[in-house]
Amino acid sequence: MADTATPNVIRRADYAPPAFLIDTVALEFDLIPERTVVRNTMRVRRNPDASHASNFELMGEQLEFVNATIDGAPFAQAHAHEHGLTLDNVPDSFELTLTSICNPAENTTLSGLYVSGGNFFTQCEAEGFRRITYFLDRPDVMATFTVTLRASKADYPVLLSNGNLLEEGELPDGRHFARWEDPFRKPSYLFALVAGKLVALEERVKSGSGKEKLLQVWVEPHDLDKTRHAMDSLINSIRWDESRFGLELDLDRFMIVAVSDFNMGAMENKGLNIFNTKYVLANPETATDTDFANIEAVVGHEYFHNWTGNRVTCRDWFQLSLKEGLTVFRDQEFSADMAGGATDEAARATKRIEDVRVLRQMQFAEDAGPMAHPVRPESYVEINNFYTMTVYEKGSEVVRMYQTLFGRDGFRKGMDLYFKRHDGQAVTCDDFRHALADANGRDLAQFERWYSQAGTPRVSVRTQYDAAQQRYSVTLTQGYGDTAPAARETQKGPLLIPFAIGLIGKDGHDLALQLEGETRASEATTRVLEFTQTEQTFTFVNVAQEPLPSLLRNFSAPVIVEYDYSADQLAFLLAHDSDPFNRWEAGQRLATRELLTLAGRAATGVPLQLDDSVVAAFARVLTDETLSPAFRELALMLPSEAYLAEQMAESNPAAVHAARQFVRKRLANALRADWLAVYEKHRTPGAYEATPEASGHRALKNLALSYLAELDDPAEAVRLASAQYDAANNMTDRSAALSALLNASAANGGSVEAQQALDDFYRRFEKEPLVIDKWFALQATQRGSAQRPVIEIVRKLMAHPAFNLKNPNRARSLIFSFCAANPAQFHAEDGSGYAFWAEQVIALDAINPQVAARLARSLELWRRFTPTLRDGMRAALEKVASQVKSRDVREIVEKALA
Ligand code: B3K
Ligand code: ZN
Repeated sequence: MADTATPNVIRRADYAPPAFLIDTVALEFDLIPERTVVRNTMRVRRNPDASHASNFELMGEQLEFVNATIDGAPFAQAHAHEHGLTLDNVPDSFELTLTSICNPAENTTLSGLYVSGGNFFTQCEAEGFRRITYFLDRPDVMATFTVTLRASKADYPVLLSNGNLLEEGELPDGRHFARWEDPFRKPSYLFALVAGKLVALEERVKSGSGKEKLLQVWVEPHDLDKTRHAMDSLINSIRWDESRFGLELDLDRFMIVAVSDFNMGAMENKGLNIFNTKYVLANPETATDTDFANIEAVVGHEYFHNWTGNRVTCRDWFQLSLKEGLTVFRDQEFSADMAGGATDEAARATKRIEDVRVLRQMQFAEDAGPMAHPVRPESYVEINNFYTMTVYEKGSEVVRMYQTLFGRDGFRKGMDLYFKRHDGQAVTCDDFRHALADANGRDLAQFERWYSQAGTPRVSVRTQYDAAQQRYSVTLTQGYGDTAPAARETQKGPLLIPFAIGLIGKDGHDLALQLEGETRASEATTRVLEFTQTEQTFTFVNVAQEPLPSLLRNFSAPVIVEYDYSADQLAFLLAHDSDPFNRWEAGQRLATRELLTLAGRAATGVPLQLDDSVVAAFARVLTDETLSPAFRELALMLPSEAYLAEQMAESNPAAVHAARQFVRKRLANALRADWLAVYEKHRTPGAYEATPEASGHRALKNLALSYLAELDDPAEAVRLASAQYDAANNMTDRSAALSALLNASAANGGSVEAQQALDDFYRRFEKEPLVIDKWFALQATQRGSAQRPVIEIVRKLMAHPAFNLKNPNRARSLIFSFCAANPAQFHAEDGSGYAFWAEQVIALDAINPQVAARLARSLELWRRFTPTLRDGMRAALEKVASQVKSRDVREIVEKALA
């Protein structure tokens, strides 16, 4: 489907300012689940910067129009239609009141106003506000809002909206009201309301300038004991934004509300963040260390949006990365600072490694398929499909590169200028880049290509040592290789790539760095090369011995580095590189190379074998007590099956699974005693602690357990896992034990111990939906066998009384886990996984198009698979294409098939 042939394609190039502006909005809600009446009074005027339009076009969806008045008088020339409301021949400036009705009880899309668990919630980004009332629902229309909520007091005792509470009181017939005012102008996508039976954990803190702030975390009453961590994360976020960026909370009150039916993670509505329960609720019994870390990150992310997103927002949705890339970067830095402060490079590196792993596994894959798009896309059919890894994660890398180029202080100067220029405005990615450039006295014209070119850049490296001259030259070449057609058409020229490099001597220490033309060596042993041409050579002088290069330290740019390291060199880097990220990277390169060779053999039925030197390299990490446990866990974890399959010329999930399992088993058996010793040594007896150190111990110990579960004779692992399961005082250990039990028994078609633990887990946590999500996910992602294919387990679980397709978390825990996180089982040769996928996409399409479209994406790389799988996937995609109704899913499957 070429863009030009497609109706309803929205293009960045077509941006035009709105014909009218809305300065103030007064909303009144009579909240009734099946029939909520909304009265919307707006001050409207013509936009002096736009061309004249006699009609006023407002967006609206799924609304029942009641009436319109202009300046208090009924207005007859109002025509409601499928996409909104047209008002003919309006004056230049007027007060408009529109009354309409919506049906939150029947709104399963979870966009607009909806009911979850008997309470009302909203989700407006990107285009949900038009499902609540008629409006100029676009981010460059900013207004101040007052909101009056009226509802039954018994059913909805709590009534919340953005900003500050002005007034509340009683009404006749058991109803009550609350009136809220948000003093800041905002686009409609940041509007929110919540009404229902909720309770709050409250805290009062003083902000940097000494003003008192009320912080609240609102949840259902039975969840109040799981709010402490979210509150602590919020307080830490407030402090961090003050100290790192000089940004203070601008409202008297800041609220977080948790809801169990939610399409994504959370939403940064002004002063009233609404969160998926998954990113709020935690105590040691119900949440893993990963959950705790994710909550901290998401609470931070939404809070940081208050400045990067809300105070300065996007002119149009093509600029989404302006707020998302920047805010992801900020939340990543926040988490790194929380873990390691500014100076503990090893602790910071663990966060960096985790983020890069996600980027490479998910964003690089996106960039290689039919959904490839630049950080600032050129067109879309459905904007909700563009809340992507590219906009968020690659966008964050793009922001990080400014900091890599200018340093923390230079980056801060750029941020300060950005706010000075644009506070209160709706702006573009170019405005951000210009602020960074101007604050640092730099021309960043070339850097714009990071926003406009899709595809993952490749940097190939050639090195040459001249012993006589003591010169070491590094030649870098950049390009995109053989990229997806969607990406190719955006690629116009070389990028400015900050390429961080170090040189390592024979003793494993960094060498001093002096580039040709410099008078002396710098103190720092890492240098950021500004690589701007297609090919460029950098020459280091006074290099007394032939070094080993440490390339792209700390992953200084989102690129693929090609350099022909030998296995011994990688083992050396793994043992010595002063850059912790690159130490990890060396291990990953070594493992990836081995695994891909083995997968190639497995695909052709050649027997597998693993070189002893690889086992030895891993053994050194496993037993190196000078390394932090968290780092060792990351270094010992093999690249994921999905990542490996993507690296193959022809993706073969079964071969990848066989290869990876072979290596895991080999490492398990060869290093059995070491795994056992590590398992014992890193136990964390006593009360649960959520510190990075304690969680590092648990991670390493549980990784050891998972390797032990691979032993040819898993009896010992089963004994340890059962004991750990029974004794666990926290969810990290309990779920890791359950997972080890499931995997240890997979080859034999399941075991009594595994089944007992599963049953116990369900009974124990029956009343904790987030834990039951884990119960579904663990089963959907477990290893299968010929006697016991996981699809059969999944199909059985679909009929479980606790399964509910309408709840996105539950749908994700079972269906997405199977389709996206269990490749070897999902890509079964018989096509059973694809048939299941098609059924579920079609079923979800009728309920919740946004969630359906996410699931639809799990087949987008179909062209890269082996022929049998390719045919099966194409058939499934065609089936879906012939049946789906939503614009969301249609865009995905049509792009996949094009
Ligand atoms: N801004 C929201 C995402 C909205 C997604 C709309 N489909 C959450 C976030 O990125 O913080
Ligand atoms: Zn965000």
